[in-house]
Amino acid sequence: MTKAFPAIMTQGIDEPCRFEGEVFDLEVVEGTVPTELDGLLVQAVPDQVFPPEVAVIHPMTIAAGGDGSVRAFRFKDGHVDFRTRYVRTERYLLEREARRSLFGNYRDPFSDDPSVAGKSRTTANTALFFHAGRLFSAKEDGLAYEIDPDTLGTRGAWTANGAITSKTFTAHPKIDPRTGELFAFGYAAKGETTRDVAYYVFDADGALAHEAWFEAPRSAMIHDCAVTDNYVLFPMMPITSDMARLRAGGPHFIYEADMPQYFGVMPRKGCGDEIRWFTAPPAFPGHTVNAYEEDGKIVFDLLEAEGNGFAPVVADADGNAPPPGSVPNALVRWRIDYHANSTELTDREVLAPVGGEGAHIDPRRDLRPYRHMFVPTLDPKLLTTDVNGRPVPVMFNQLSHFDLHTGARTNWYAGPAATLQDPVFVPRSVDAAEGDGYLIALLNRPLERRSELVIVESLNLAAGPVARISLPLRMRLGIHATWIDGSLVPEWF
Ligand code: V55
Ligand code: FE
Repeated sequence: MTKAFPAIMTQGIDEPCRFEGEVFDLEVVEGTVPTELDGLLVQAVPDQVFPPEVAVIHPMTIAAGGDGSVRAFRFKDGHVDFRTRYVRTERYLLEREARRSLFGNYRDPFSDDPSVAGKSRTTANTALFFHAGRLFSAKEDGLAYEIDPDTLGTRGAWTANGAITSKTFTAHPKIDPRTGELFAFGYAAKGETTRDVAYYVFDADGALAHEAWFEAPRSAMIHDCAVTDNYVLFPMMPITSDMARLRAGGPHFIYEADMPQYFGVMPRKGCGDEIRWFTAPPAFPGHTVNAYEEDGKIVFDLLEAEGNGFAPVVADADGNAPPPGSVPNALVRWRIDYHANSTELTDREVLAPVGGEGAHIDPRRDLRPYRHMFVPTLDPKLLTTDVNGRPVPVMFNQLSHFDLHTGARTNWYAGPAATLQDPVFVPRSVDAAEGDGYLIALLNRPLERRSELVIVESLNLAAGPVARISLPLRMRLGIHATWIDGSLVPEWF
């Protein structure tokens, strides 16, 4: 018998779903699903299977620690079918066998049941990527797991035939769309809190083509990366880990406001000693947006927060963190000369204030100059309260389009107490203009305890959804969503 989850996990912004299953041919309650949408929308969801048994549940455990569940929507001929299934990680299988939680707090092996010492703790809960015909779900604290794009069954941890010896693998590898290569890395590659980074390039067939190891200047989160035609970039976040603190019962990460920004840069096929760590004044580099080369320099665009970008779930050394939605961020463009004498970066341009996270661009513009960016954002003026007068916690209440040529910003506001999950961008056709297509996102209506899928035209957000697809279930807030073209994945039925 599974006991009730504690209130701290059910009375905040969300609660566990724990559901696996399928809905054949979802109900389209408004508009029509464009027939050119042929593909698979997949999303990684942390969804704790069993209530934690640790004495003190860390906020990161609730927000990011849960067992990885893959949800998928197969779009074909104006129909949408739905499946959701847990990733059968080593951890999930052990806990399922025991019918209880055996693993404790977020990236804290000291909080585990002794019976699972040395077992893989990863939940594969952060993002999916598709490469060389294979689908993977990953969390940066362990190896990626291969997922069957039809059944969502788990095929096992991915080592590229033993080539991946890092203990960890990023949830945000990058693909060069022109060569088909996959660029990936793992930080804490020799174990939790180590400064070791493993860097891997896989060829278009998924075989390991290049490997390099180096040490990062700090033991800190490297969540995302970027590539250009000639370089790879590793932005380091100012949230640091420490084995002594972890062993003493402290959190895995703390925010260090005074830490400079570090950007590791190396040639795409470089050796470990070719990494250069460039620094910039303190700020919080979030997800990368794009990178390319121009006039011999790297142009690196990313979202950058003015303070603790992981607040409130990661706190500083004193346990303090600002409230959700209170840390502004912006699209920032760095220009980096890999060969510069100085490693202090100065060429910084703020392209637009954003107030959201998880930017998407047209993938055909990856590694090239681009014009359009799409981001789920929060307008704090448009929040509301429930019937008891309590504020309804919302993550993002609009989808925003930034035209970087004209500077124009367009928003589609999803309504009071509605919260958007990570959207995907789908080009209208292979030869459509940049950015012309659709954004598809889950929209949660917490007051009604249900969710829907919305489809909007990416360059006409103000017109609102062209289709609303009703789900008979509440979809717990997931992390990253990805679109895979229908030519690359099986039809489901
Ligand atoms: C993030 C999410 C994670 C994680 C580290 O969204 C960073 C950022 C869902 O897990 O482990
Ligand atoms: Fe991420």
